[in-house]
Amino acid sequence: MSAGPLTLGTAGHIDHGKTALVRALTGVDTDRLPEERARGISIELGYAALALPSGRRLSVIDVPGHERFVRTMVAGATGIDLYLMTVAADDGVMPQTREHAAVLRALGVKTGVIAVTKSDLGEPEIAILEASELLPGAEAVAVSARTGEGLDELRAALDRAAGSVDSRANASGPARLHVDRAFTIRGAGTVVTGTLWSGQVQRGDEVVLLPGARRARVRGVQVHDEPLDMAAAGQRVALNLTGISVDEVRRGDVVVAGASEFRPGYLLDVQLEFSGREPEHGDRVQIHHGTREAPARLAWLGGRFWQIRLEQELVAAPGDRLVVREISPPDTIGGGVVLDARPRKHGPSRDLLVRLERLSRSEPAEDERPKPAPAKSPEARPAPEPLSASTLALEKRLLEAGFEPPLDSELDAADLEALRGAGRAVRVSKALHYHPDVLADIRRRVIALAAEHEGAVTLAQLRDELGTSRKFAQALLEHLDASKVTIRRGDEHVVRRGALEG
Ligand SMILES: Nc1nc2c(ncn2[C@@H]2O[C@H](COP(=O)(O)OP(=O)(O)OP(=O)(O)O)[C@@H](O)[C@H]2O)c(=O)[nH]1
Ligand SMILES: [Mg+2]
Repeated sequence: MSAGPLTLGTAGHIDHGKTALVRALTGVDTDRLPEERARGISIELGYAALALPSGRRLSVIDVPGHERFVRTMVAGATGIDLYLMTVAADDGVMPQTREHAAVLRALGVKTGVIAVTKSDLGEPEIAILEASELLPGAEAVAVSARTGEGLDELRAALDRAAGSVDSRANASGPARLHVDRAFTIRGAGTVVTGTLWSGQVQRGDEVVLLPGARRARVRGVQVHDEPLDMAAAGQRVALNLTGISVDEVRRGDVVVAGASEFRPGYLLDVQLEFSGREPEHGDRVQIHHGTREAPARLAWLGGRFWQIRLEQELVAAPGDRLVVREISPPDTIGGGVVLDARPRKHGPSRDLLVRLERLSRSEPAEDERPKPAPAKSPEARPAPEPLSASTLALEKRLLEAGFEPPLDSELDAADLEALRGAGRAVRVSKALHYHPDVLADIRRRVIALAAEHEGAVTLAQLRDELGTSRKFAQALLEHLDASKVTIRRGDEHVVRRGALEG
């Protein structure tokens, strides 16, 4: 059981009782703005502290549910460790219930509790079923902020969930805080708040505000309105800064330790997963990272790897999570993790794929480690852990399918992910995976075929050679081009010299 500081974020459709529930649990009304009170909806992020029966204290971030404020919700959710998803008993799962769940998934926030709210207004059973389907594994508790029913049970469930999450207090490295609010306090000056993603901040520290690189000094550190000498990662922190005026800092800025390596950048190499529409190479999307967002183009690098080309700089580091949203109509389509926060601008290549595959498994990249023993087939890798029976069955299916594997959509996503993680399935297009042994066979055939045709193959030749449809041959040739076995020249795919030796 971890005992470090944790932040709990609310989630859920508008009017499903997030703010009322936070108030019932903590005594704090997080709808502070006059406009929020007048309209009866949350607009900004709200903050409270929640004491649990175990004695543990959680920082709570209450988010707005309105569809126009999803960006605010994402900015709040990037700093959380576990969620409190509310679903109204009399309304059930609604669009922002789903979208917030997608945001949580994209951010890798896997642990939380479902509160089926307004249990005084309707029977909770259907909402519990719907919500549990959306967030499998989370405990669901029926509650009423009005009558107090279920609140004790909810507190106990939150305690259990909190006990199973790792605090970021263990996140080493230099201090980094993504600012979610900046304001002035009379007599104190500029104050910024946010979750400390890594490192520690002490009174007297020199810090830098990115992306502008303004320097400032920490005059005071507060956690839950109490002054401390030092704050640790995982905590929601308020920093009183000197040497900077409140107009020079706002949500989205990043406070980092004076001597850190963090730099703003326009390019990120990332691994993405999509639960909504799969984007195309070159699509323009909105990227949410920390408390900032920026439009960007997505460049496909092969498999699940992409280069994000931002229109405004972000301050990211390897391992950071981000959310990808469609710009119009706005919707969360997926998210992922930063593998390289300072790449060059580049397209796909086989070396790059090998490197990103390594980074995605938290292994050092090629140039940072001793040269590995040559693998039998370039795609073959040792399995990191034993695979389940259903994953092995999927591998058999891929092997038997040969040159015409089933579409990804026909396969169990978890099994496919596991198989790919073990290096025993290779993504060849956005909808297709091949077994590496089959790919090795195809590669040999392509090289042999090219040898008969002056070093190059065409789509029609490969289609006939493999006895498949155009669709498969096309996907394979694109994959071979991307992995630098062949290079495209008009209608021909010329086998590269390196591939003949490899
Ligand atoms: N009867 C009943 N009404 C509730 C309960 N919880 C909330 N409400 C009412 O539902 C309405 C919306 O509640 P909020 O807590 O503001 O909902 P919210 O999810 O925070 O809404 P947004 O922040 O705008 O997304 C208010 O009028 C509440 O009084 C409950 O348990 N029972
Ligand atoms: Mg609210």
